[in-house]
Amino acid sequence: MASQLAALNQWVEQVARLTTPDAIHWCDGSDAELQQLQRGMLEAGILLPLNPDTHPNCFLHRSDPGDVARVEHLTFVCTKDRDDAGPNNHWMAPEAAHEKIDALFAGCMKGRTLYVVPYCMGPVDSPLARCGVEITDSPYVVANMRMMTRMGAAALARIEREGRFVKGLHSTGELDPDRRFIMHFPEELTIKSFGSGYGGNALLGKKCHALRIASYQARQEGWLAEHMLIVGIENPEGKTHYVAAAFPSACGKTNLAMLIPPAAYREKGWKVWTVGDDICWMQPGPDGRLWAINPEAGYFGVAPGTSAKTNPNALAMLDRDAIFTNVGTTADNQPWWEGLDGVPALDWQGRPFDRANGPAAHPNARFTVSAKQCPSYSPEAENPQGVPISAIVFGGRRESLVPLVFEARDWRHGVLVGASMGSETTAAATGAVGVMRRDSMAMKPFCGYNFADYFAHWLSFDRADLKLPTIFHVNWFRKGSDGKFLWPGFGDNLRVLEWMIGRIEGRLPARETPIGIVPDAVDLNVEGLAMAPGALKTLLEVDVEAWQHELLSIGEYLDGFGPRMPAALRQEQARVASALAVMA
Ligand code: SAT
Ligand code: MN
Repeated sequence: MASQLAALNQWVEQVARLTTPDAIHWCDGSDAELQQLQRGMLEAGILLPLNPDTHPNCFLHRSDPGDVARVEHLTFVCTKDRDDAGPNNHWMAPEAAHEKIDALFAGCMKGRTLYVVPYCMGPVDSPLARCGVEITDSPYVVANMRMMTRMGAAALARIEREGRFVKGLHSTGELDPDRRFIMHFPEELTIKSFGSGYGGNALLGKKCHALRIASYQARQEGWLAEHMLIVGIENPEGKTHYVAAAFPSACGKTNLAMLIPPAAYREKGWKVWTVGDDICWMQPGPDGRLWAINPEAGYFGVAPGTSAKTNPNALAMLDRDAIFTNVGTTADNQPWWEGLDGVPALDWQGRPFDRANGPAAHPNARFTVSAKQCPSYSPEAENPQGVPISAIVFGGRRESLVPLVFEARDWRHGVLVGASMGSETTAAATGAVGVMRRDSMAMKPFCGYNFADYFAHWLSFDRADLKLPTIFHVNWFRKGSDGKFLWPGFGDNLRVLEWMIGRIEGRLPARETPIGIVPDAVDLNVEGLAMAPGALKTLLEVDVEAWQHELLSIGEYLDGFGPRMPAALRQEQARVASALAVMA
């Protein structure tokens, strides 16, 4: 018997009968286990060594060229009632879904090892943490899960104590895109993923558990599972405000989470602490504030564009003990991607680099690394109680219309702002890049239930006994008529966060507009910034006519959710629309 928990043993046996592996390995998370896995993967060519002098214990993985991103069209939420999955999800009836995917799993681990991967999302001693077990036939997945979660013996001990865990079954299958499904059964706390080895499809603790299944559980239990980074901003007086921020995939969450203050701020004593870069679980504490943990233990970040200018902290943590997926390499076998100095020798497919074949690194190339290696990693990230959240920030990639920053007038307005979020699509999912789509709370691909119910759940936090965070919206991606970004972004985003903190602490005046509270130009510190003339004015302006169109489009979007849409949200949209009409 491999575990003290009969339900776990039975499930493993049942899966083994279906998938017929040659061997079963229960992962303990030890260093010896990892080294053995790495040796096996090097022998099999699943991992390639990188330059041990510049990048000790770092490896390159080249995935199948047809398996490089999440596949939203093959991702399903399988609830008994179709309306519970909602129009924001692809749906299949649970019975039909099990039948379809179990047929693919039949015999699929023949000749392979079945790994049982117990993991905990969040500090193992945290009441906010939740556990799961992933069964996989991919040693690459095991090695990634070891960095991305608290994996192994301690997690298993908690699972045995609690008797409750999310079941995740994964096989890379033959990596055939026509035999690929990512299926979620929230009512059974079960995930089944077949035919992909890519991060978000295969590391089941991440999007599948910590967002899709957890969002469903969070609604039942009165908490929030969100696609948000968590960052601590320490001011010169030594007070730290924790900010949770939602942006769609590949819109700079990792960079914001690891921001390095501009020199003038550093000199004054500003510090930035990284708690998490992708996922945030939060719930009301006894003091009525929202307390948050990062359920992950590592970063699965976008490599291209990560540079000494955009994210020096990330570069500093990537020179040892990291896995690089689909990056290029230099002549001396260092990992390379667009944005770094030097030149690539081989591209992400291992071909000699040729511009005609496209970039050296795949645009969605990733690094996996333990959070502890980040120089700005917050000691509070290990606090079992979590950190108190002062502000929630929503943001998207919008070339026009949306100001650099605005504040929601209250929680209900903030929920509308989050629900209306729009962003131009990125390479993190397959499909066209640069198309504007609504991505409510950056959860469109990740909410495990009907968005209308999700909005109602958000609204339900508007209670007298809670001291809720202030909600803001930012847009770092506004462009001028010359097509260039108007805002420098990266470290200078701290200037915007400083304004938010001034507002939270009640030190800065409110300039009310129909869309929310926008800074007066004098209240935003742009000292020392080389900005195009008129840029700041454009960044802070509210174009009433264009916003009227936006509100119409938001209204249509909300109507698309049908009768389950909470009336309060529609009323809020109407309130903003009439405030705009008065000004037009
Ligand atoms: O889905 S992943 O976790 O692989 C990355 C992302 O899209 O945020
Ligand atoms: Mn993400």
